[in-house]
Amino acid sequence: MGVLNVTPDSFSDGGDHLDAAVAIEAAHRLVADGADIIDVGGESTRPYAEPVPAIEEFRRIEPVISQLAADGVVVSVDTSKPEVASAALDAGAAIVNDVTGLTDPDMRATCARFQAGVVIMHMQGTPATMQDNPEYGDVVVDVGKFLAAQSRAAIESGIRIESIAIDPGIGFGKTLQHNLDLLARLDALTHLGYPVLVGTSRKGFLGALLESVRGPTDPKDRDGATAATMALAVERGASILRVHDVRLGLDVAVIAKAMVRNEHHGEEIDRT
Ligand code: HH2
Repeated sequence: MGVLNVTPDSFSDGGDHLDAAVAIEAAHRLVADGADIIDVGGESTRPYAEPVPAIEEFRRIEPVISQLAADGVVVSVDTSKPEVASAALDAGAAIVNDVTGLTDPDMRATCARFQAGVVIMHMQGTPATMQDNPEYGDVVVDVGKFLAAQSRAAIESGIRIESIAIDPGIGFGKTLQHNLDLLARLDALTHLGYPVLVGTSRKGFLGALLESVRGPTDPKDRDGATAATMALAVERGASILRVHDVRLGLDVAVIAKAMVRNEHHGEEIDRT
């Protein structure tokens, strides 16, 4: 899943794709690099981000989603507002990626009405407050219970079981240790039976881990760090990687999967 934020303030690509034509071109580059899904967002969810009104959020993403859908690209819309999800699905999006985990019944009804794919993500609090003092009993157990309950609620609302993916929400109301716990025990979430999406790309916890060897890092300089998390996430059962650098993500996925399965589908000759 390639990340495409049409926002002025996203933490990594904010301001890069405000012009629709530029955004569409960037999305096609992500597809050429190997993305199966383009995740289009019109509102930043980074810590302390200000909420955006629905009308502005949709104004940003509508031309991009319409064109990409017309071009045959599978689009997910990164939104937690049912009215934005509904308009985006109307415009041709196939998947709703909701960082609030379909907690709003209107969102579940909208996704069911369109028979959309859904990503159910866990977040503690809201982007404005989530990093203030996140607390859990056992973070993996608590997140797992939430994802199981929201998946059941989704199915009861009419969303198809095979349309559901779940996501621990790395960085969303989690300390560095919470993020590490979730990644270390990701297999506990894959055992819930849904495909697991992992979004570590360029996030702040990677910057925190790199700090002692590199000092402060720009998000765009965290792709090697991202690759390390993705390889181990694949080993622990992740099915979908949400990533800014899709070329890197695909390489990681192919190699990590071959190593996990201990088999390959290419030529037998090693040309190195
Ligand atoms: N992370 C971000 C946004 N949406 N959706 C899912 N399912 N999982 C994630 O981990 C996730 C997400 C944050 O990253 P980004 O879109 O790059 O930044 P911003 O929220 O600042 O736009």
